[in-house]
Formats: sequence, structure tokens, C-alpha cells
Amino acid sequence: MARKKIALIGAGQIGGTLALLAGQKELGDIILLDIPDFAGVAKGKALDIAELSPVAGFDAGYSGTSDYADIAGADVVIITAGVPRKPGMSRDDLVGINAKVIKAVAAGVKEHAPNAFVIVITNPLDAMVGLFQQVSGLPAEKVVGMAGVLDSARFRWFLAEEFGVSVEDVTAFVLGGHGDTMVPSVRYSTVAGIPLPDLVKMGWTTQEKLDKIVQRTRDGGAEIVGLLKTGSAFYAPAASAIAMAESYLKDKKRVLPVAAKLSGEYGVDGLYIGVPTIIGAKGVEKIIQIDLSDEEKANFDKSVDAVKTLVDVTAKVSAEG
Ligand code: A3D
Repeated sequence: MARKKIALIGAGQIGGTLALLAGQKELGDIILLDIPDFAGVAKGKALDIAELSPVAGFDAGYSGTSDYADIAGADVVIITAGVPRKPGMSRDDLVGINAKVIKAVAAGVKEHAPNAFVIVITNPLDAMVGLFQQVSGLPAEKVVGMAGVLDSARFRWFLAEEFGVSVEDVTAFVLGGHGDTMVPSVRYSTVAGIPLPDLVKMGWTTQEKLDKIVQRTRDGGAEIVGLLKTGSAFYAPAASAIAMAESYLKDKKRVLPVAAKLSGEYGVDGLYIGVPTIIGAKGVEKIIQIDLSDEEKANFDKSVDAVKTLVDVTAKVSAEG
């Protein structure tokens, strides 16, 4: 079987980490694309990782480019092109620059890799993935946004630390937009199947501590921006997108929270928002609708409203140029 082709649009912090992780998992040959001024960075990172591969013991082709013709026929495209946050900035402050970038990327992917499974990471996530799908016209089930896997990984790690158990045995559930209004669900998060409210009853933790963990999850991105000062998180975001790409390429049918385009589910139509899905060879094979409590539904609706506002701002900005 021929190797798959993975195109990474944006060869910055996340792009480079994606290239390394995709190679280590032998998901396919990897091409890093960046703007002409950064073509050297794309080529340099590609060569550096290629030279790592004999030591690490994996086979994957690596190249760098600024020419979209080189991504022709890509099976998976992961987009990180744009600018990240600096301290004091919200994800929403990035709309002006990143909307223009996403429009350019959408044109390139539409022309050269229209059959790819596309994972958008560029912030503000829910608005940028919606814009990409709208401009590229690619089928909605083949265009997703990465946020929920990362947000729930953060939630899982905080919970594993709190309980002193393996991260492998903690599952966590996060819904809604990727922003301050995201909805980490305490009811649907578990340690080895035991829901968090039961763990409170069992005396493993207190409701107060859980509330703090939920808030820390919501602020997880800002916590890292505050520490790094030069940009935003990149290791965990890259690993999260790779889990999504792997589920598609290997038809694993993993149940993953992704930003998917809803058509009536959860009472939302035509908007990208974080929901649990099954990711397999067809892309988003199913959007899973779970029962939300009144409080969860109210929080989810608030998150949807925040995403709608951002989508409106994005539409205005993109109409201007
Ligand atoms: P950074 O290291 O700056 O890399 C971005 C790269 O995009 C740079 O190399 C740019 O040259 C390149 N670029 C800019 N414009 C274009 C273009 N038109 N075509 C191709 N490449 C271009 O940033 P990063 O890798 O740290 O972050 C990338 C994006 O991911 C930012 O928007 C972040 O806000 C976002 N991000 C999202 C999450 C989510 O969970 C959704 C998490 C972390 C970061």
C-alpha cells in the first residue's frame, strides 16, 4: 500500500510538532507548507526531522515548500497557518489576521487537495473552521476543528493529578466552543467509568476542588500563554490533532470531541461547535447527541451564542477584505 500524504499548512510551533509526531506514528509522508518568507523554515524543519528519523527508527518522507501544487492529492491536511495569542490577547483578537490567512489557505486546499480530511487548528477555532469550510466548499464531514480533544486532555490531566491515578483511566468530556465559554461536563467525566459526582460522594475530592479544575480547564490555553509569553501551547495541540488524523487514516472510529458542523443537532444549524463525534474513514461519521441537564444546556447555549457572535465578526472582517 502506498504511503499516505499529510500536508501541514503552517510550519510554526504546532506545525513542526505535528511533523514530528506524524512521522513517529508512521502515518505517511509529510509536507510542511508556509508562506514564501518562511519556506526556509518549512524546509529546515522537514530536513531536521528527516535526519532524526534514522535515530528514532521510523520511515516517513519529509519536505518543505511554499507552493500549494506540492500538496496535491494529500489525504490529510492540518492547518495551523496564522498567528497565535500573546499574553493579554483573547483568541478572538486574532480574527482580523487569521480570517485572511484561512481564506488564502482554503483556496489552495480546494484547488490541490479537495479530497483530504481537513483539521483546522487556527484560532479563533470555531469561526476559522467554519470560514474554511465555507470558502473551500469541501464537504462538512471532511472538515473539522481541533479543540475538544485538547480541552478534554487538559481536563483529564488535572483530574489524574487530583486523584493520583493514571491519565489512561480518566475520561473527560468537553462540549461547546473553544473559548472561555467551553462546557467541561462533570457528569460525563469518569475515573475508570466512575462519574465525577460519585467520586465526590466517595470522598475522593470535593465539589469546590472540582469547580476549580473545571475553571482551570477553561483557562488552560491562557495559563500556557502566560507562562510562555512568546506564543501559545503547541505540544498538546499537535498531539490532539494527530489523534484525530490517525482515527481517520486507520478508520479507528474513535469517539472524539471535535468542532463539527451541526445541522439541527443540539438545536443548532449551520454552525461549527464542539460535540462528541465518531471519526472514521468517511470523516465525521456520526455526531453523538447526549442528554444535557438544564444547567449544561444553558451553558452550551451560552457557548453557541459566543461562537455565533464571533462568526458574525468574522463574516464582517472577511467581507471587508
Ligand atoms: P506559529 O508558531 O506562529 O505558526 C504559525 C505559522 O503559520 C507561521 O510559521 C506562519 O508563517 C504561518 N503562516 C502565516 N500565514 C500563513 C499563510 N497564509 N499560509 C501558510 N502559512 C502561514 O503559531 P502556532 O503554531 O503556535 O499556532 C498556530 C495557530 O494555532 C494559532 O492561530 C493559534 O492560536 C492556534 N492554536 C489553536 C489551539 C486550539 O486548541 C484550537 C491551540 C493552540 C494554538
